[in-house]
Amino acid sequence: MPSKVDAAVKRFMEGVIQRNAGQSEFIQAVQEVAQSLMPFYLDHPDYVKAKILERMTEPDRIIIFRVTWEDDNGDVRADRAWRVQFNNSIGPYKGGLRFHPSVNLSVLKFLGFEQVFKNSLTGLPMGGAKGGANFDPKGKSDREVMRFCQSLMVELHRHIGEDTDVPAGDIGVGAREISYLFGQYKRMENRWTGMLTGKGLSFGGSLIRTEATGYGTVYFMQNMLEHRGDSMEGKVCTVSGSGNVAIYTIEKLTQLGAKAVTASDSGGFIYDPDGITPEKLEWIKDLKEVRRGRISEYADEFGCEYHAGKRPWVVPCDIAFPSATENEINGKEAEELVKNGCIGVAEGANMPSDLDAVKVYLKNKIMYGLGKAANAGGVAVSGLEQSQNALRISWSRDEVDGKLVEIMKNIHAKCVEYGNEGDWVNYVKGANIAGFVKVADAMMSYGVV
Ligand code: NDP
Ligand code: 2IT
Repeated sequence: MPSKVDAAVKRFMEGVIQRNAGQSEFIQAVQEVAQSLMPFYLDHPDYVKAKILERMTEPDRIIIFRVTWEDDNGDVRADRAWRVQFNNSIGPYKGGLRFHPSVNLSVLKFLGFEQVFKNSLTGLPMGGAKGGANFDPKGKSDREVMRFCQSLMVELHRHIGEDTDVPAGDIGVGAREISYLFGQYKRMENRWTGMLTGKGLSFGGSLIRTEATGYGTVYFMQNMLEHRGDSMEGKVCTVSGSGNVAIYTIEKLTQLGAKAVTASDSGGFIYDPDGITPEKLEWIKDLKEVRRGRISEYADEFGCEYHAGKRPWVVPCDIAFPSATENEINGKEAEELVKNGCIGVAEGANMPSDLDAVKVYLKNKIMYGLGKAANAGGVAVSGLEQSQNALRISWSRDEVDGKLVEIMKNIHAKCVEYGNEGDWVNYVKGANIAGFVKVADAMMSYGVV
């Protein structure tokens, strides 16, 4: 006999699967939330009666549009773009834009859904959204990227604004893309407003926003360790990715006396047992942000191992920081991590662990900081960028970093409040319930809308 909770999850998920046929990433993200939230949800018949969970898993609206542009050869290109405005109950829609050939509606719905909970956890007034395009910036010239961004903004500008929806970066959307997007919006609207975050420092960007996701993820792990009477000092860490999140994760790890021994990209991973020092990290920043090269070049430069087509989870470590993309750790890899002595995982990426991997972490009671809690520092500092823009001021580096530290500490405390299970903390349960409550209460107040 299935328990009342299992039966309710099954019934609920049958509806979700039917309404979202084929959207595997979105279904996966909802499944994780439904499993951990259901006991709490059933204990609150007012939420059940108002169908809050059904309403929260249906986006407010989705905008889909064509982006036509001309490449350097004069050939016409047509890509597809989306903005998923998921839920604005607690503030204007907020969430990144992703440019990658794998982008589709399922991926953006999963990211938008997670963003609703994540933004709620930050304690700031931000709703959840996500957007992007199946455009691949790899191998494109700066002029091509500019033309694509300008064409995308011609449509997107109608749907966003500082009090409506505030996009930012994600995979494939960094400082260069945000600058082109912002320039085009400003030109079309004849208004300077904080309708995008992650802007350059000369035009309204916030100090620490570039570093915030990586730094915040490490702060979150530091909080989990301290809760157990441990620290980052001396920990050997594996990191995946070599983009924005991975780079600043590695930077903060080194500052706190830990050692990052891997980095990767879609081609494979490097293993540097001596650790990625600040000097080597500067080299990676130049490689990825200026030369736009491949991580395999690191192995040639510094004489370490490169494993083509492989992921770094086979390398023994104390703590793992998946910082590349979704579903990059499966159940088998999670088993391998635990077997090799890994005591914690902090997700800089969104949903990098699949449902089997999550099961392995929970079964072994390792410290598992899921993405919507651990990587919330990025969007939190985006929220602080919005505040600075609205106030027409800029805070110092230390001021913003101090606020980030405080926000990550508060998120950790909320996870402990809702996820404490006696001898350990179930951060999945904690983050999902804490993120849910604020949004659900706002929705309840609005009545049937
Ligand atoms: P970047 O584009 O800066 O870097 C992405 C990195 O991940 C690159 O090294 C890239 O390798 C690798 N990668 C991307 N897709 C794949 C794939 N399918 N398989 C293997 N490797 C892949 O993105 P970010 O660092 O900004 O984002 C990384 C993750 O962090 C994403 O999950 C994102 O959603 C999440 N995140 C980002 C935030 C931010 O503020 N930027 C905030 C919170 C979460 P390659 O160059 O070869 O493609
Ligand atoms: O996944 C994320 O939280 C982001 N890509 C950052 C979103 C934001 O609005 O800063």
